[in-house]
Amino acid sequence: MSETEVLSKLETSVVNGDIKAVVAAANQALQLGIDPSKAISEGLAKGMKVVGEKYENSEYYLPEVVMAAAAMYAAVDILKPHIKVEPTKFKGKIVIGTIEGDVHDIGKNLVKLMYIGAGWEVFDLGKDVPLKTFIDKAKDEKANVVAASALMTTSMMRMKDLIDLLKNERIRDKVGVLVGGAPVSEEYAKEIGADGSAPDAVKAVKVGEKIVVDKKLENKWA
Ligand code: B1M
Repeated sequence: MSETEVLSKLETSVVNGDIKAVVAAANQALQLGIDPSKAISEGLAKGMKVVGEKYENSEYYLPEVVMAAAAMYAAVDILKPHIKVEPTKFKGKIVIGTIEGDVHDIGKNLVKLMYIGAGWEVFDLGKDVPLKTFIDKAKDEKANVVAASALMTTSMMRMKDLIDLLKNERIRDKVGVLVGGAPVSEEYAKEIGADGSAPDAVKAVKVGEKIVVDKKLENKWA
């Protein structure tokens, strides 16, 4: 089987919520030496995106979405221990969570995985995270980046409140702010004063690294 075929098998197995098939495909990916991060982003995440679209078109209902997510996580469990960390890259600290009022965490969990893969220290606050919890954890851990995910237009609005709170707590200059999730555009990120946004989990790491470099955030807490 070629790399393209395995990636496609990962994707379709997630779409079909087929745990047996996705586990087999994840093991094939490892046998073929496919980069586990690539298998996650170009196989599993793509499958979840299709599932989301099918849900929106009323082709899928909740049970199918739940099965798809279970399949995705089963493959992630196989791939995650094999994610390679590049030794040369900057490894920062990131505090990540799905923002207050929002329980969607599948995309956030993929972003988290990619940061782990890139060697960052990741503090995952979970979902429906109160704004103050982001602040407290960023202070405690002296984070380089605070990252918030939102999947709803309503919860997305809280991202501006998070940035205002960082300013009120006088730590806005110490941390980069990364925002993302399906409704979050680059324009919106700019409008609320975030440092960047990303459309997917792989780009989220690149944007986070760029924020740290551009804003010289490596040692702001020292
Ligand atoms: Co809900 N839901 N949901 N849902 N759900 C959406 C988001 C919705 C678009 C479906 C719809 O109605 N059309 C809609 C939001 C509409 C809107 O505001 N625009 C919606 C709604 C309304 C709701 C409820 C209110 C439904 C209800 O109860 N009436 C409710 C919300 C409750 C709440 O949060 N308070 C609800 C509940 C749920 C479930 C619990 C059933 C379940 C979530 C399970 C879970 O996450 N643990 C669920 C799901 C699964 C979806 C859909 C179908 C799929 C979302 C998903 O996981 N996608 C979704 C429809 C859709 O998205 N098309 C929908 C796959 C995932 C890999 O993609 O999350 O986009 P995504 O992540 C991507 C990128 O966006 C990016 O990288 C990821 C990977 O590449 N990314 C980031 C994500 N976060 C990032 C952060 C970054 C950077 C990139 O930096 C920090």
